[in-house]
Amino acid sequence: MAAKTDSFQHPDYYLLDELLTDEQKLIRDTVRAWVKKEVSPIVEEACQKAEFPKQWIKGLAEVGAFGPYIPVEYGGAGLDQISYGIIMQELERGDSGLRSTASVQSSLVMFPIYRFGTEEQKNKYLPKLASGDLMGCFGLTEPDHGSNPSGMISNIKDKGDHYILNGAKMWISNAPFADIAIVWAKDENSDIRGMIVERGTPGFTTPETHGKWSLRASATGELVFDNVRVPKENIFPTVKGLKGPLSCLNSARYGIAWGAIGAAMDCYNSALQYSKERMQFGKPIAGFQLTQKKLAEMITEITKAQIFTWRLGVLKNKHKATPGQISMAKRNNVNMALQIAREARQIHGGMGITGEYPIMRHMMNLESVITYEGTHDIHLLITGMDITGIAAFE
Ligand code: TGC
Ligand code: FAD
Repeated sequence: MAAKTDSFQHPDYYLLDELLTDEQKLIRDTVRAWVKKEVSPIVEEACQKAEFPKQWIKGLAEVGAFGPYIPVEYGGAGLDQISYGIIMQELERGDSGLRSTASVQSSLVMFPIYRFGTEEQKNKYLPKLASGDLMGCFGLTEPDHGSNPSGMISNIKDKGDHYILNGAKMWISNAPFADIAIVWAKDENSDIRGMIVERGTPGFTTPETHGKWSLRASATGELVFDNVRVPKENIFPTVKGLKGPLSCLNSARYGIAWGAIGAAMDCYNSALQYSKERMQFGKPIAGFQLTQKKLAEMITEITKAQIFTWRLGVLKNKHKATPGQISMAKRNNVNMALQIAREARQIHGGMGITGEYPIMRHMMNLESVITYEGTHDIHLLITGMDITGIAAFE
């Protein structure tokens, strides 16, 4: 398969670059350059083969995509939340699976260790996770408990100096190659507890999930625990209850809100370029009103999402972003990107279904993104609860 040239140009209709600091723009340009050089040429082939290119791990670490907002003393980049968002945007512009790998490592593995871990856990794991020498995954979802994780049946039993963990997690990004797993399971009081489980621990296996039509460049698997011995020093000592994993999801969902803009921008950019080059009935298809309607609506929705999400980043930097606001942005932006991918596919005609263009790949990826980290409808119910004060989940 021939390597591709990536001619992406950033749509910035409202001159939002003026809202970014020089450092944020430098980060954006650095990550974009790496994606153009190392990701775009091989991502189509990786997806066709359903393989995660392992060489991306070092590159992700080098551009600061692992733990961007984790303090420097623990190996992170010590950046602000808008920088984190921009990194996720640029990675997902390349591929949602690439962004998934970095989201999980940063928000679902490094963040809980940083927020809930002991000093020993932070020193042992965070620097190696930041450098990509260790990779992690996050196990919350179970075969019978997806949207409703509080019903989980994975459990730990206290055996003195260690716990015995039993249960299974499903749909876990990075599981097939992760060195450690952040696992959420109930203790004997039915409190949800978080812990670090290392690969190689007897009874712990990570079978890979095959046959996905979406996120094919991201490795997904199960976590199976059969009487796994977890030393007590691997437990997060203080956090109990669903607020532990949900706090991590706040960070990951925030990153996804930015990431989805990246996928949308890539689809729009490709559709705009293609429509100006593709001739039908003696003129470029960009000259037809129906094509212009599609393109004009795409750039309008992208621009709204860019402003909305930048504002969310400002609130996040001030520690004022609420879970409800984050849900609204994740839901809106992923749906926006999916609609744009579908319209962009139409503009590309038959070519839109091929790997010559990134559209179909983004569209299929976004079908996972609209489901994981809370489905489209669960986020609507979170907003509904936030504005009415009444939970409608059950
Ligand atoms: P509920 O009774 O509402 O809350 C339980 C406790 O949690 C607190 N809480 C939160 N804390 C922090 N952040 C949030 N966003 C929080 N939302 C709730 C809440 O205050 C309460 O605390 P306390 O002290 O009273 O105990 O919980 P519920 O059981 O009714 O569930 C609510 C619901 C449905 C919104 C929640 O379960 C949910 O979000 N479900 C969706 C599940 C989900 O998103 N799973 C994601 C799995 S990870 C994943 O998909 C990774 S993909 C990664 C990739 O590849 O990029
Ligand atoms: P279900 O919960 O069974 O939902 C099915 C449908 O029912 C949805 O449309 C949902 O909106 C609807 N529904 C459910 N409850 C309600 C309700 N109360 N009201 C209205 N409608 C409702 N999980 C992890 O823990 N770690 C990971 O790394 C991870 N990575 C993933 C990677 C991929 C590629 C995918 C596809 C999933 C991943 N997940 C991961 C799991 C993901 O978070 C779940 O798929 C998601 O939370 C939905 O759970 P479910 O698939 O069991 O769907």
